[in-house]
Amino acid sequence: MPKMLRAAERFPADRAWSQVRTFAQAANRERQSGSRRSKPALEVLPLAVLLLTAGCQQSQPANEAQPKTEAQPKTEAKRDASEYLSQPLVKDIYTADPSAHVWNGKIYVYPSHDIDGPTPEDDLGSHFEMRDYRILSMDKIGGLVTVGPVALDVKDVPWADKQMWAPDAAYRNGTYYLYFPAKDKAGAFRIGVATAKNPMGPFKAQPQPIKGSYSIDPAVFTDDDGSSYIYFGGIWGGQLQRNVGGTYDPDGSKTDLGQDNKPALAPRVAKLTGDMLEFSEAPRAIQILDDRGKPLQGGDHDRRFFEASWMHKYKGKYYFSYSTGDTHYLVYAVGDSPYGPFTYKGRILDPVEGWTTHHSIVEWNGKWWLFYADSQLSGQTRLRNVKVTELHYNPDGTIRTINPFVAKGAKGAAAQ
Ligand code: FUB
Repeated sequence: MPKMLRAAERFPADRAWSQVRTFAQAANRERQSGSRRSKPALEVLPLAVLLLTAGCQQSQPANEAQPKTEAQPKTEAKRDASEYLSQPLVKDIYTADPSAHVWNGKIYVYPSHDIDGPTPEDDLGSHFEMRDYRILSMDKIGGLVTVGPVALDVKDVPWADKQMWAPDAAYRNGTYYLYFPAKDKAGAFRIGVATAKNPMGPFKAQPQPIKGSYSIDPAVFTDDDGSSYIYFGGIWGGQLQRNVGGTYDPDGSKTDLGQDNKPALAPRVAKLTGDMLEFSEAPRAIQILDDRGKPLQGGDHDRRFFEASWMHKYKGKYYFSYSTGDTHYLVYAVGDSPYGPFTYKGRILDPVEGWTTHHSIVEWNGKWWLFYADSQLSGQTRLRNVKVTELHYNPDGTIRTINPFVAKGAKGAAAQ
């Protein structure tokens, strides 16, 4: 298991060091204050949101100039683009929470579509005011990215009111399924499902959310035997802590259970029905254990589950990965069953620029890829951009930790 280091200790000691240290210190301050707001060191520039016309747009490969569109990169970037390990996949719109899938040899990315709304930032993520989904596709990693038209709008989801957060998608028997969290009219997050015949949509939502669903960040994994499982949950603004009693408690805690020495709140998993539209069983809590077999504790902010579930299978083992939220890591745990238990193994990605990080892991063309997001273009947590970089395993099946920044002058930066 990788040695546990503070974020600042993992970064290279070069000219970028002072900037990175400022970033890491800001992250620590936030952690201490418990804030889910933008990194205090970041400038905040108001950005205009322009209405996009319907239809696909082709996005240039990352480093080329692009026409002015919804996403307006700020003029004074905090860091030079060469300091980032990889470049935004699209610059036309803001995107986050990328769930990638390979269908018919093409890569499809189902992201959140970030917008610059009016709501002030708070620790519940009220500033993530997304209203629709737009899907990305590409023939190869590093090639042109097509930005699809609106694939699902909140106004077309009868039960949903606002905040279309991190989605995922699945395919079965000629139908594509889009799973998405949104707040219902009572302010409770539920998970909806919508269907389409084309992976780019448009998707038609079911009239009601999935029965018995709650919280955020659905991720659907289909095992080799064809069974599909949905993983979900998120604490703080994701409301997992407000659903422990079986129904949504609007007066529940804003963060977690406040029990540092007890098992942390657990992500959930449920097998889906054959038609992919409902849970076939009551959601189960997923156990994430340390290397002694003990559940990770609520106070273990460097390792405990916060949000952003993802499941993938590698060499017969089940890899459950997630974000640690207020400590800003992407981490993973490994098990022998899609239900767990999973044993914590280490970090996949060190903190990116911006508060949130959320990912997916897919195999394409014989290599493994990590899709993730940061706030490179805007410098604002609420306006993110998705990226991809290669992921490497060690011979023992552990994952090599990725640093989202590169040392100035290092070769090979900004590969994607
Ligand atoms: O994008 C809104 C929320 O922020 C997602 O649902 C979380 O995973 C975090 O990325």
